[in-house]
Amino acid sequence: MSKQDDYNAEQIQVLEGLEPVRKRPGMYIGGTGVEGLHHLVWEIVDNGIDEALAGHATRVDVVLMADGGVSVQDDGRGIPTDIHPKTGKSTVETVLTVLHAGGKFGGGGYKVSGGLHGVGSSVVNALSSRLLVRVFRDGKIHEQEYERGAPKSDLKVVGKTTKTGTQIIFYPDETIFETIKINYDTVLSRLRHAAYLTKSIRTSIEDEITGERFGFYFEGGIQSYVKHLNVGKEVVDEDIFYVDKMVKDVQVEISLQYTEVYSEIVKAFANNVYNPDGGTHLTGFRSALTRVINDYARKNGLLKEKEDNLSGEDTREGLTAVILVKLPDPQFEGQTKNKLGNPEIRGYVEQVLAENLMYYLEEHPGVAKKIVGKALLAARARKAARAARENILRKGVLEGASMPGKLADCSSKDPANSEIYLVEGDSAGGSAKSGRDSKTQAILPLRGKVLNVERARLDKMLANNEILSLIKALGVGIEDSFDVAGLRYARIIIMTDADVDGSHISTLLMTFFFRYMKPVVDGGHLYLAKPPLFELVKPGRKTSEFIYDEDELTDFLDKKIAERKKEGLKMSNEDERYKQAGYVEQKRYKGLGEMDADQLFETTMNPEKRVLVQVKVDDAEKADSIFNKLMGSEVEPRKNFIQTNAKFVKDLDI
Ligand code: 28F
Repeated sequence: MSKQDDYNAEQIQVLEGLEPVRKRPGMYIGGTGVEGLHHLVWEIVDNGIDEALAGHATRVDVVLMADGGVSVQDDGRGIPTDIHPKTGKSTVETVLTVLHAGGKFGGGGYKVSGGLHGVGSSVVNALSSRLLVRVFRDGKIHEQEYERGAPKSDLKVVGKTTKTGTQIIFYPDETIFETIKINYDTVLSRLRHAAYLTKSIRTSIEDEITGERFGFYFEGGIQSYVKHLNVGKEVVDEDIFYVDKMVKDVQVEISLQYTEVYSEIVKAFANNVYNPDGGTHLTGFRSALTRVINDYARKNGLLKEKEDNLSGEDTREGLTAVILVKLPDPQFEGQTKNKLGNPEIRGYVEQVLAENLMYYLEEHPGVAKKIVGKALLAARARKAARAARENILRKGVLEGASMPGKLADCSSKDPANSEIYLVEGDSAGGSAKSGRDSKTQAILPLRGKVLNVERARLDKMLANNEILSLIKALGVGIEDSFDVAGLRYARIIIMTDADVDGSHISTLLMTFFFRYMKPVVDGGHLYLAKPPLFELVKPGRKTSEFIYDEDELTDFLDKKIAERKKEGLKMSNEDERYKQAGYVEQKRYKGLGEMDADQLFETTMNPEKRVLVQVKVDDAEKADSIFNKLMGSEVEPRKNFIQTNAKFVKDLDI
């Protein structure tokens, strides 16, 4: 029996056809929006990755084709082409036209890639206006084409080859999906993760239209992933902990490294699918980590007999870790299916980490001492923060009825139609207070630079008046007393000058919200006000035009000049543009303070006219890395980040 044929066709359960898929696509791919569209890509890519995990493929290559097709190709064994005794069809056609025809791959392995839990490529076929499959196997190229899941002909040999593998080209059905535009960055990020989670696999993507292409290959697997997550952070030690063990039929891989930042990143995966809500693998990880660090600390006299145990949070301050478990029958919990539920996994992960981390700490006493040292500091800061918070609570500053003195609250008590402006500086704060609609708009002036929470622990934060006033005004508490349901405003609008200082203050505030009030951001409550950059004044006319960015100015003037040209205006050189457009003065706004209360309201606060930018975090991992680089303690990565991204800044005000 050659290696290529260690599967038997009986394993394919011949189930129903594909018509239910086209009737209710949402049942199979979650939805027909952007998410559902990209699930088509994940299902096919994951089948290629499964072939790699089974040890038969080394690469999975994706091409976003110029004609709108998506090509995915692996160099595995190639889907078997023999005729299935039950269906009389080739195995290729069976896999592509029968629901759940994927099933176990030969060689004792099991489907461990995420995908849609193995609904198979037949779902993709049903939801594609066209699909072409090419199998390179037994020295031949086999090909078959489908339309909306129906084969246009039988599988046929179209050529010779020395390669093996499977290629699938599919065209998402525009009658099913709201959009059929595949997002390059979304696929790029997934292929990066796939390469991190399957060490030594090569993945790549190419966009035929833009020519953009990128490849991934990480010998180090999740160790490389931890290294990537810690870029831009000061690490406690260069060495990265790694363990890869089988417990019964479950593979447990863990990698971790401590850094000098205060936040923690612990990402848990089951069968290559990221579980944002954690689950039993994360629970096992946390209990083993806390237990081992406390045991080590006591055994080595770093934690006195009478001192309390270090808490889980203390031991995870500054921790970056990736947990990957591969198991035959993952059970996911919660309405979003983002939490691993298999109970036995908790014990397996706990056992693997406890044994191997204790051994690691004993083998690396220097690192161990630093890790315990950090945890002890965190414990002391936690106690100080608790004392500070209790002290503050006693004073009723955080909770309770009294609002911070400088808050000009709105009269409406209904959060749904209340909003709060966080205004830089007292003068703008003054104008905002007098110009606002006091029924629905509250104003909180913030003096000068807000504390950089990226480099401060909670106890220092609670000592900062600006932060304290902000926490108090919003009504959601902080840390373990945080409850987004207490939010007193539907919209929190950061309003700062459109200059470097203003941008710095808004970035500091966004850092605070991202680190300590993420549900406020995720709930879409955080906005940036967009004050006008220019005012175009026409002599003798009371009204003027407010322009909000350079592009708008150009468009506005082009339109005006075109109108004037129609009136027979003759054109002269560029710098006459404003005169010819009929405006003699273009006023560049430097700061909010230059506008009087009415102008500030009309241009930046009036809900009918204002421009607001909603702050959203689509990729928390990316956001975490950007905040680290921009606000963290390491200068080098900040410099590189700014140099790399400066070209995207439109109106840099030096
Ligand atoms: C472009 C996406 O889909 N690759 C795949 C294989 C390999 C085998 C296979 C696939 C039906 C139920 C067995 C070959 N030889 N890339 C892919 N590569 N499916 S999908 O078998 C499917 C059969 O299980 C394969 C021996 N065993 C398995």
